Amino acid sequence: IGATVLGYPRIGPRRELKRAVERYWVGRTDQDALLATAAELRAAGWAELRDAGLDSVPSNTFSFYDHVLDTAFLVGAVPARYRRESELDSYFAAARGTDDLPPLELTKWFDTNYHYLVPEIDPGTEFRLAGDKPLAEYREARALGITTRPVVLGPVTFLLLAKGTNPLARLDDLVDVYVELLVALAAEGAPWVQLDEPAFAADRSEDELAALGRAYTRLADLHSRPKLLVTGYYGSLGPALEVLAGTAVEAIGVDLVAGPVDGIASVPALRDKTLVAGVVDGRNVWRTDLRQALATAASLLGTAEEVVLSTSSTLLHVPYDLDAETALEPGVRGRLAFARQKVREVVLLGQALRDGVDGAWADALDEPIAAPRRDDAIRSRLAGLGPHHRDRAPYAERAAAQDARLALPALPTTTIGSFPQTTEIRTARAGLRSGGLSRGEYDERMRAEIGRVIALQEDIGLDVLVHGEPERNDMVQYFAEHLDGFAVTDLGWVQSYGSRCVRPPILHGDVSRPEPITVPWSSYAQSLTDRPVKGMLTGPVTILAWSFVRDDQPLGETADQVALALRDEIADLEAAGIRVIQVDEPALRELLPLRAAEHAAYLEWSVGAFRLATAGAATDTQIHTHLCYSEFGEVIDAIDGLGADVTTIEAARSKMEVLADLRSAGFSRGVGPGVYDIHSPRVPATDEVADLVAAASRVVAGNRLWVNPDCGLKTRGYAEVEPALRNLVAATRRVRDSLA
Ligand code: THG
Ligand code: ZN
Repeated sequence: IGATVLGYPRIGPRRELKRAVERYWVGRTDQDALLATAAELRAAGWAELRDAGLDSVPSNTFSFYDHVLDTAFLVGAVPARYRRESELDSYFAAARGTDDLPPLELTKWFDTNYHYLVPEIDPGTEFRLAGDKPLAEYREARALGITTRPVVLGPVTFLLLAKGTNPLARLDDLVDVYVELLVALAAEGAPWVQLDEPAFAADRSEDELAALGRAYTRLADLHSRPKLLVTGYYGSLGPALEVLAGTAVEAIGVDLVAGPVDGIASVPALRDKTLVAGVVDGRNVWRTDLRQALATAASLLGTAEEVVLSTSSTLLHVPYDLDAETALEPGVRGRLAFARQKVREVVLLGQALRDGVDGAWADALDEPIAAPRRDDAIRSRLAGLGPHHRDRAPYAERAAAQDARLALPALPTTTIGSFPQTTEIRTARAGLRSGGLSRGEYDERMRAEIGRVIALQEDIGLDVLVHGEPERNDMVQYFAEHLDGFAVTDLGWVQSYGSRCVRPPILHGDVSRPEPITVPWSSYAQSLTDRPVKGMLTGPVTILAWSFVRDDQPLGETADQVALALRDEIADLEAAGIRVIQVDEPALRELLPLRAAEHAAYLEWSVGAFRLATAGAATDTQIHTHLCYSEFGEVIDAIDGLGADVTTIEAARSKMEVLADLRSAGFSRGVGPGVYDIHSPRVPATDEVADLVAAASRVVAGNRLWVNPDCGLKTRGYAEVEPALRNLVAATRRVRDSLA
């Protein structure tokens, strides 16, 4: 019996890796310096895990950008167009693109806020053991006196995440490469290897389950190999558990936080295996109820030959170290555990399971965890809600009232909300934080910026304006900072993709709004122009998706609390004369459960929360929403269910396919398919935009079709934004004329 964790953060406790790769990308350091920083970070991480008392320390959890891309390089599955002289340069070319090549497609990793690069696999892909990263890291750790357990993405999940013509058909070829890898790791003396198969926490077909069985039968039947730990996390393995148990792998890792413990004892084939029991939540930041976790692990003692204590998933999705936070209120801090603290919990549980709970352990196990702060006013308000709180007047009535009040031209033009975050804006924010700039001076600079953004939009000729959001750092963090029931961290960075990180707020108690949040900014912007200025809010589902959320009550209840705060904000915006209000839900798709059986319940509460937030709006207030990050297919009915008057959607990259989907789902309200891709610095030509608008106008009635970029502009510069928006307006006018 022992203790381990399935993976660890890699960006560095102070984001050292982020800074090192970004310096390398702009040519401010050379490859040697980058490699040296990476080696230091790895060494510190292994030493920390060993010193904390883990019985098995994972390696190969480091990555310069993304572990899926690492796997593609390991097995030789890299499109030829990215090949460069140096391997690292090929790697970054595939990750980030080059002057003339777009990067590999980036997409969401399961139901997390992490994003991976999608491997391209086709019948011509020649798999081979092309790299040695797991071997090199194993050797590197061993040279430091630390025996590690290399972690590699499993072959079946790798293919299931890939795109191309039937990648899974290439499984046998790919398994050949894993055979070679295991043989090489055995020759190095690696006692264990961990292969991750998180794709099996989602629904899988019989063929896919059979593929899993075939792959691990083959790998496990090798006679010279390390012992194999196969994990499936982010949920229950479901039928895949029996499939894996039927092979000769030595250990299986199960997620006992996101998945149930019952069912595991009924798999007899586990009896001669090691069960790695994921009882410490790897994805959330709450301290573990150690007594309960110990009881769960103990209940499995008869099921397997050995039970190892572990995290439910990799710790990649939580920040490094609670001790680095200095400003958290004690009542909240006492309930939290970040990656370092979770390692300690796992070690403690492992010792308690092995040695029994004597006096010393008992104290640690029984250290109380405080309850979340309750707000009875919010609770009674929620209890008093009826169905009418989630319903507005029929759309036809709303549309007529809004058309009359707004008097917009056909094909109205707008933007998604944010304008470029300039150096001046960032400097002012840093000044406010450091105390160099007073609140009054800061507000004055933000108002000046809003004035510039409004004047520019009027000059360009946009119809519905935005204030540009200079006062916001991140669309979720900003609201968390202004709502009660949330805490924010100073150093709680979590990798989102590549070198990009977010600091998810911690939603720790009942949520309420102490005072209006966006009203002063929006009403100031509206005072500068006669055109409608859109109020800009982040929706309840996205606020939950990008925060660490309390786990002591159903998500739907928490979402409704956030929704009520937003509902009050909307009422205040309306009272201040705002006629159009956008409530963004880019993460609606992200929280969709991995198993279809859970979809309906999710869509019920998520759509319900959005409707609760927005349904208090007057009939003549136009509610917009914005969705991005692709793959809307599975939530298209939910998008309709949101009931927004206008839905703007990221569609430039999916070539407007989403429009046809919306139409077949019966969507009849306003829609704004993004007409150009803001993720690239390229300025779209007027002709190109006009073609897209004309194409869209054949699918959507002219008075319901909006013209806008596909996402917010905050990551772009004015050098691209201004000409792009001028072309957008020119293109729209041309199509308007041709329709008239
Ligand atoms: N906010 C949050 N989560 C997100 C997004 C977001 N998840 C999905 C998507 N957008 C991810 N995209 C990004 C894009 C940019 C950055 C992070 C995630 C980014 N981060 C800065 C960095 O790492 O340098 C830090 C930003 C900061 O100072 O807060 O640029 O928009 N929550
Ligand atoms: Zn977007």
